[in-house]
Amino acid sequence: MTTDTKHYRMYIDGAWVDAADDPFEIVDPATGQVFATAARGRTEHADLAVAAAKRAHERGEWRGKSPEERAEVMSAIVAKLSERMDELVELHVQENGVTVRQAMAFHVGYSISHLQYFADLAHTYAFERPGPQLSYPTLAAGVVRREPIGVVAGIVPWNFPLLLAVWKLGPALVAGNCIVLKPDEKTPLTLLALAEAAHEAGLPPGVLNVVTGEGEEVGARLAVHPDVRKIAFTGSTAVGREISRLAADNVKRVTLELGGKGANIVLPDADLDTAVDGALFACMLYSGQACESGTRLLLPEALHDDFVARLIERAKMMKVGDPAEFDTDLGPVVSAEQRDRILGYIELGQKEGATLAYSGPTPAGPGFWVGPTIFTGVRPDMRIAREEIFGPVLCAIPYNSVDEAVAIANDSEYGLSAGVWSEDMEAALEVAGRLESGTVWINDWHMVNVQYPFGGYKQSGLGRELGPHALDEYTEEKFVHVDLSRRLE
Ligand code: TXE
Repeated sequence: MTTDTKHYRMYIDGAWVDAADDPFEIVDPATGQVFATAARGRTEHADLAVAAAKRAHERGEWRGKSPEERAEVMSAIVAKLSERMDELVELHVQENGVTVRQAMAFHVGYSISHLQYFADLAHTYAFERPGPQLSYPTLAAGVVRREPIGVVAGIVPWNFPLLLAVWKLGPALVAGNCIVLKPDEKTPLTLLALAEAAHEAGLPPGVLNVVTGEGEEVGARLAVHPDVRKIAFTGSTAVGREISRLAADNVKRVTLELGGKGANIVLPDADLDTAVDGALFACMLYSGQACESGTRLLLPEALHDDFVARLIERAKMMKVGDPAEFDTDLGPVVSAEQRDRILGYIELGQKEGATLAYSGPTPAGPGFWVGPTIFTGVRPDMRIAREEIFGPVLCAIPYNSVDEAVAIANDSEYGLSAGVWSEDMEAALEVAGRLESGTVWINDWHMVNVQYPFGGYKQSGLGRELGPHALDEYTEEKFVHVDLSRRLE
């Protein structure tokens, strides 16, 4: 840590708040060096933030605005974030080690455009719709309203901190809720920049709060807090389960976006050049640290050896190194802990009898590095084929028939993403229809589209983020009955 290391405070009730305890050290994964510190928020800060959000909700200045008025403030936040695009990219590169190209397009580019998408839903979402006029059992009219839930909490992980916060903040705000966000301990800085942008854009105090604290303490407090009426979480399946349990105490509304073990099925007629690059892209983007990564590559037995040879040839061309350089393909993984976890799985795969077909070089010196790694001879029952490794580790699994490929793909407790590569659209769509997965990409991967739902089957999650129906998850539906019978008396 240097003496000019910048310290960041939390944002509660429209003010910057520090904590008494030792701050979190924010580490650059490419160097292993501490470059900033952040307040170590505690239970009391979670409680202060929830109380501020509750007061703001009760004052009604945010929920009392029309959706269009709320959208104006949200667009002003988008404008502020856009002005700070370079800084946001730099913060992402520094705090989570993502490559600069990906940070620009995905982490920051999507965050800004997705927030604007949610603001724009103000104009199209049916916050109020008249129902049919009825004459039975009594003459009456009805209106169905979508109202804000109240205080919402969002807990986000380190891999896409700003984007995954926007996926919660966007629908929460446009629907008129007040929100408390908790970033991961390792990556709070972009959310604090978001709070700054919201403050400058004139979002009323208490409507957005950011508490930087540990998951087990601050996250768990938000999950159990009686005044938090809805919680949205992205992270590991184990913590998702725990949040569900805690949230049950006051019957909170819950959305969960959890882990994955994406099955990527290459059909025998696929265009091989495209599928080879696609398979690498599916698994290696951001060093495999994306929940939707395609980590199980299902190859027709007859194509297996040729496909793997091409895959290795292309993997060798990937540049692993400084994420701040524009031509880097693979940066470091986020922390020493994640690196050790991934290396543990690479060791385990070999013990389980899989062949380590390729293990790419990594830079010498400090930082948390794992090179692109390809396993062949992987059996579907091996742990490396079943558990989320969350690193640049691709498992190639041969199959003999399409039925077998579908069975292998579906033989998982996860069901977030899957892919099919084929030149025959009918065949690809037929396979897509049989996959137990919230998203299926045909001849592509990672194309998360804000206009379409995103979420998981089975233990990959609960509910959906993105798309217009994301707002259903942030609103209560109310039926208002208006009696008309006495008008006839
Ligand atoms: O996740 P955690 P970790 C998977 C991936 C990764 C593994 C572990 O496989 O290797 O999870 O990563 C907060 N109550 N994913 O340990 O712990 C925590 O502070 C409330 C997939 O980083 O789930 C952070 O803000 N909150 C994933 C957030 O939960 C708690 C992205 C996520 O941390 C808490 C990240 C608790 N008891 C990891 N414990 C994806 N779906 O993209 C922790 N937290």
